[in-house]
Amino acid sequence: ARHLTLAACQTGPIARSAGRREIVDRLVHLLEEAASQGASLAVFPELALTTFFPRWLIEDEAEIDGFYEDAFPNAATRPLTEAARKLRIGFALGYGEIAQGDGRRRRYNTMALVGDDGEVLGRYRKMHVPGSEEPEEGTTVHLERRYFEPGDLGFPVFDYRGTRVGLALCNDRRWPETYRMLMLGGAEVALIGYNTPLLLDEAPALAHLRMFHNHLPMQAGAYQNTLWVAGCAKAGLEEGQALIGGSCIVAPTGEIAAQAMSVGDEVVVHRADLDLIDTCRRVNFDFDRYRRPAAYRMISER
Ligand code: CDT
Repeated sequence: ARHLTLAACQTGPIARSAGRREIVDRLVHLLEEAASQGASLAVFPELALTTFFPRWLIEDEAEIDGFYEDAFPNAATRPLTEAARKLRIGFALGYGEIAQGDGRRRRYNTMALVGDDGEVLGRYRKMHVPGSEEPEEGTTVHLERRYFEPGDLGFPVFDYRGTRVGLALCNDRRWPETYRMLMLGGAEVALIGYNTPLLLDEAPALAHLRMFHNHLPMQAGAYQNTLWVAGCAKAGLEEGQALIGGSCIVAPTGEIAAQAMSVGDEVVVHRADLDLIDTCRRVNFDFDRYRRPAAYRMISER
């Protein structure tokens, strides 16, 4: 049987004033904990190196740049890739990326996948960028569209020790197309980082559904695409805003195999049976045999 032990390295809140060194130390500690529990692949949250800064309107460009990396790894983050190499554990990490593209500077909400040799296997740039460019009346300030361009790398799938691994970030997890693209690209495991506010001004009465709407699409995405999904939250009361936790590892059956109990730093581990993917395909989802792509064209055209 093929197995891959997955870890979701949930973090509690990260203060605006926290420095990279301090945060990286915290993440290295979580990676050590994941490795000590036998994990060989870990996922960290979206924007794991900083506070979730899109909750603020920031106008000073230099201040905004302070939330991004212009290289990964760099001096401040190299302890993480070094730890991966020493502990023989791969990881996916969300961070703000500054890149050059078509002759100008661009900012992306990015996740890198690092191998167990500490080398970067590849990157994903968030496709579904939620929120707005300016604060909008009656809605929670969520300015990701001010700070990030939509991703331009598609939905890449990487080989990690013989397992096909795809990446996604936060709002991506709510869209069925994300999982479909990953599955069609051959993914067996999807690693997802998120920062999700508990309370939204646009729907204050629906607060009780936030955790349900966190798990529902990850469970459906896993089930309908016969994937293992590891979802990792930045959780807890961060700069006065409550972020939901609920980090989890979801089986291709759609069942939650393991889940965080806290809204702080916590490692969730599960030994994922990759053969379950084939079993689930045999039960209902022999994609090549039963899918009708020619009948779905509207999905890509509209
Ligand atoms: N980070 C992120 O994508 N969060 C969104 C909240 C959007 S609220 C405008 C999410 O889907 O959880």
